[in-house]
Amino acid sequence: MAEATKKPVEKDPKLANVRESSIDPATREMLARAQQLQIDTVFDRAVTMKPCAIGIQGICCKNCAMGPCRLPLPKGGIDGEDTRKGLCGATANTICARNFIRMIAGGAAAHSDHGRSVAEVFLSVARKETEDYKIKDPLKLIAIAPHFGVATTVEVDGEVKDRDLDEIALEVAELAYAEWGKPEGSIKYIERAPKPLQEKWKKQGVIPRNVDREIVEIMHRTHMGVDQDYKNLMRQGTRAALADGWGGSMIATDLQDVLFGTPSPLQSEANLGVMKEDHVNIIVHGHEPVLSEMIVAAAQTQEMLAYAKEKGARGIQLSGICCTANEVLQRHGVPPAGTFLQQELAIITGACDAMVVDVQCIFQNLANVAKCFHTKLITTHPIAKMEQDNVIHIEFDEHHAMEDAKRIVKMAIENFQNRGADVIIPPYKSAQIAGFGVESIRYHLGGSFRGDYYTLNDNIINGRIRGIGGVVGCNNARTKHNEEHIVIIKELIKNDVIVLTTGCSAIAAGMHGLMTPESAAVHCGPGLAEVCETVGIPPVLHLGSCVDNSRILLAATEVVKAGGLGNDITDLPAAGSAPEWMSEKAISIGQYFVASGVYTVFGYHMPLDGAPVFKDYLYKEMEKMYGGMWDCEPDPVKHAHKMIAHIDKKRKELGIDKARERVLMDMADRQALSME
Ligand code: NFS
Repeated sequence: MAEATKKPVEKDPKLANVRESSIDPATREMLARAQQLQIDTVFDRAVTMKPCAIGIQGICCKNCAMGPCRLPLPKGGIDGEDTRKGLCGATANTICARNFIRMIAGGAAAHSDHGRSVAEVFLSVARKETEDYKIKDPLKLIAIAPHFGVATTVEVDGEVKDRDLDEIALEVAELAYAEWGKPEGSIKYIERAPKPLQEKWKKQGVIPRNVDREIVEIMHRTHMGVDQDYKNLMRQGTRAALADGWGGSMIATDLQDVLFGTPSPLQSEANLGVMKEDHVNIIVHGHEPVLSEMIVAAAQTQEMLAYAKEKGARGIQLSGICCTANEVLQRHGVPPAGTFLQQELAIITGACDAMVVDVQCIFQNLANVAKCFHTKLITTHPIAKMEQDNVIHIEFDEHHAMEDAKRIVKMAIENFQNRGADVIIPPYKSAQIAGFGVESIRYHLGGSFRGDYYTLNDNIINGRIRGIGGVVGCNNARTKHNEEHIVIIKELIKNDVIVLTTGCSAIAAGMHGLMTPESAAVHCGPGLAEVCETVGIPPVLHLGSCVDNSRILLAATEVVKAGGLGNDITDLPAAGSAPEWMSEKAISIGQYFVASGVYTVFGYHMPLDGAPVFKDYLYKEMEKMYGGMWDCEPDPVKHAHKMIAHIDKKRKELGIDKARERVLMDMADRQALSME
């Protein structure tokens, strides 16, 4: 056991309460084991490290060296004029808005830089600089090309012919890549939004120009002594968030689909119990699928399987954590081993032969936990290294991707024989159907005969489906692991609200058995249960990783286009939720949903309480500009019911608040109609 993480229990009794830490038995079992072995995890650290009482209100400014200036809200609130100010005179609203949009910048940067990496690989493929990747979904390439202004047909001698795919790929690759830094114009995918929404964005002056510029401008505006108007700061925050949702993230999703395949429903499992004692266990963790795609391919080669057997294993079990898990789940059925808060626990099983990490949501403490076991912890990305000496860095490069992936898989296989005797894999996992997306919803709800969104709209209009809930986002060690995700989702589907989910929320739903068609009969209201049973889908649809929230935006746009439910996303009976959020990415996502017209409720505390005027601006004023607004409700049942109340309000506005069936008319009915 490594000295770095050893701590005698009697000296430090402040350990997390196992039962109160998670609703998941596998997590509880592994947390108890960690405590027994005196290895600290995030759950224990959340007990000893309390959040800063001022920072949590969003009003600590450390943007210059005269501070940090802290402007806590006086007990009992402000009586009269708010005279709080920092050394430069910055008000609580300015400080809070600066901090908030810096979170948007962080989140938009993370999503979009991920997108840029994918665009770079796609460019290499289009230029034929790599053999390891190929275009797996040419139909998706043809579908997205027009959005970049790339023609897919050509006229030769008066005859329209399909253009060469390689030519289309190269043009799309160059134009997509340019979206990060083009000198003129605006982000092209913005034009995929419903027209009334684009008009609102124009009116508010928030159409993003290019991805990088909007993020850089946030850093400029929030530098000491620049933008001092919370509304103007928030305008830029919105512009950067839109550059994320309708830009960097959406391009990432599309190009990943073109390169690695558009997901379609498939069967898998979820939770730590997917690891296998007699197999080499490799866990991929992070966000970018570029390397993990190769690891999936490498682990399936006969060469690697034979090598694993030679070393005494029965095979190779791949699994994932966080959004890398979602990427390989959606396209290959690789099971997720757990959510964000389970990353340390996967190593504590003693069965993890290699954990391969790329970028985002990776605990630095993984290295300390890995020291206590035989686990090889491998970093792979040039921008995400760890300082601890037990971490191996194998820098991944798309030009020799397969070679890198095989090296990593081999390293894991060779490590299998170094396992200790103390392997404990908690025997909990659930079956799930994952792999949904804009295309597969169209197919499943419309059928192969008339695949479209009309059927979904029909069922919303006739009231079988009350509305659509997007439940997304992280775990947060300040809340009980997975509880809020699951209580909210169950409450929504019980009330006939179909749930679209991504990120760790999707993994949680899978772990807790809500992603099987059979779960509809158990958990749903009668209307949603009937729809799920008829078309054979789960009531909770896994739409992928957090960059794939762009799929939710596009699915909502398809619902608008299919007709009968208003002209804009904000007209839909729909609401968004991030129950256990913790990441800056969640704030960027929240803002692009709000600015796209969606009522968005966060479960965990928002850093806004110290600036009530700015908070009101987000919670109330936003609605007048975009139709969507923020809210926060930590109680999961109330949280779900706030979403349902909003859905009902929209149903009323649409005039569909009373359940009605489509009437099949006979000739007499038609004649009666035409006589009126
Ligand atoms: Ni989203 Fe995915 Fe999970 Fe949160 Fe982290 S993995 S990008 S940020 S913790 S959902």
